[in-house]
Amino acid sequence: MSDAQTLAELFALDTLLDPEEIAIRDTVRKFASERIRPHIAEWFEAGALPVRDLARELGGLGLLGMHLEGYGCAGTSATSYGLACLEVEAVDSGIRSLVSVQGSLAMFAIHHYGSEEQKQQWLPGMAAGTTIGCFGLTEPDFGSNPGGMRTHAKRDGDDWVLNGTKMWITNGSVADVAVVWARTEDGIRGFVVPTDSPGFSAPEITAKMSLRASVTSELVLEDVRLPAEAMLPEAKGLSGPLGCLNEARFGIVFGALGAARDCLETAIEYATQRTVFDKSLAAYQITQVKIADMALELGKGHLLAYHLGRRKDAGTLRPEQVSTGKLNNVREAIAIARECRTILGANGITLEYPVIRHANNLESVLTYEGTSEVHQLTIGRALTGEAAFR
Ligand code: TGC
Ligand code: FAD
Repeated sequence: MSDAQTLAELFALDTLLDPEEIAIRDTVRKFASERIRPHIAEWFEAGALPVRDLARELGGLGLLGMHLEGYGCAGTSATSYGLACLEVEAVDSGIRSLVSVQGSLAMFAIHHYGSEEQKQQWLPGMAAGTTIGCFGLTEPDFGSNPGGMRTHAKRDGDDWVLNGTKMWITNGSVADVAVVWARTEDGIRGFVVPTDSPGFSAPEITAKMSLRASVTSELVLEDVRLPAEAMLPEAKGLSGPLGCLNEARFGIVFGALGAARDCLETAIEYATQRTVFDKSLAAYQITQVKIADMALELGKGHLLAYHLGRRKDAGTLRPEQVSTGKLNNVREAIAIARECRTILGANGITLEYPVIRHANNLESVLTYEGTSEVHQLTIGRALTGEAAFR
């Protein structure tokens, strides 16, 4: 019996999924274990990811824009999409980021807010993974507060001219198309920007200690001229990009549990094989208390994720509920990763085991898609009726 089954059985988790969801989960788990896991430590150490090859494989499996309908997308349930994120992130948060940014951010923006022409032009290639997208919201001085953005788009005849800088953009340097949010006379609007547009550049951000198996970039827009049709017609104001964030945050609610599960499985296996003083590390009560407490949080996180998945599939999931899941599951995942690291002792700091890699990755996951503090304030606003962001 594997460790994952032990946890699943403890909470009878599979009884909460239907056969199709289990089949999708198992397919993604197999793919991630066989195709990505053997290389991931090397990619992380090198700080280099074969994004194009991976995107094609992920697209071939139907994981990109997985729960969107039409235009080459798989059209699965949101719960299935969450399970796929979990299995991908069990190998590495960086690969889940690729899936999130492509499907939940760039594709969702076009799918939800785009014109029919924009959807036809971009979505089939993005679903197949032959066209790579990125999502430019954050700026150097405006991360948690994107409403303050300085990037702007001005009308020049029928055209738009964009100027500004975006920061920390996943897949920026490898993208074929960027969804860029900019201030206009009419409020914040979204633009579909081909990355070969004159004036667009995307220098890569290096020397990261987290999400090393993921491309992170700056986007620089200097007089980027776009036709009128480049604007997303249905996104008006900050609710446009925030609507996309709900989608990606939902994937993280599940995804972070994958990283935590991988840490816990690794720690349990290590503890059973490691002898300290005169017996197995797993046979000490302190180790078992750690394992039991981590299993509880991991199981509770799954129950929360599955519940939110059902709410999303029913069309009733609210943004503050997504915040609840993101805050809890990422916070618990990083605590589990750190606790597992203690069980591995010095071995826990090497890339021979996945634990320190997950722990470092989860530092980014804690920050992106709304920091823990932003989600605490979102929950606080929902419960008190008082917005305390400012
Ligand atoms: P606020 O006044 O609250 O809202 C402005 C308008 O937006 C609406 N709204 C939402 N709509 C949909 N979903 C949500 N979650 C929404 N939250 C708010 C709101 O109703 C309002 O609409 P309207 O029609 O009245 O104009 O805005 P605020 O300026 O006070 O900001 C609120 C705050 C702080 C919660 C928001 O700015 C926020 O979420 N900040 C965090 C930014 C963030 O998460 N950035 C992530 C960038 S992308 C990324 O990190 C990708 S990582 C890669 C990966 O995913 O793997
Ligand atoms: P800040 O907003 O400066 O926050 C700094 C600290 O202040 C945090 O602890 C924060 O919680 C706290 N704080 C902020 N506001 C308040 C407040 N009102 N009250 C109390 N405390 C507060 N962005 C994109 O647009 N697209 C991407 O693809 C993308 N990918 C990313 C990939 C990686 C690896 C990383 C690390 C980031 C990525 N981001 C992306 C950016 C990410 O969304 C931002 O980093 C995040 O929103 C936080 O913004 P910031 O880093 O500017 O921190």
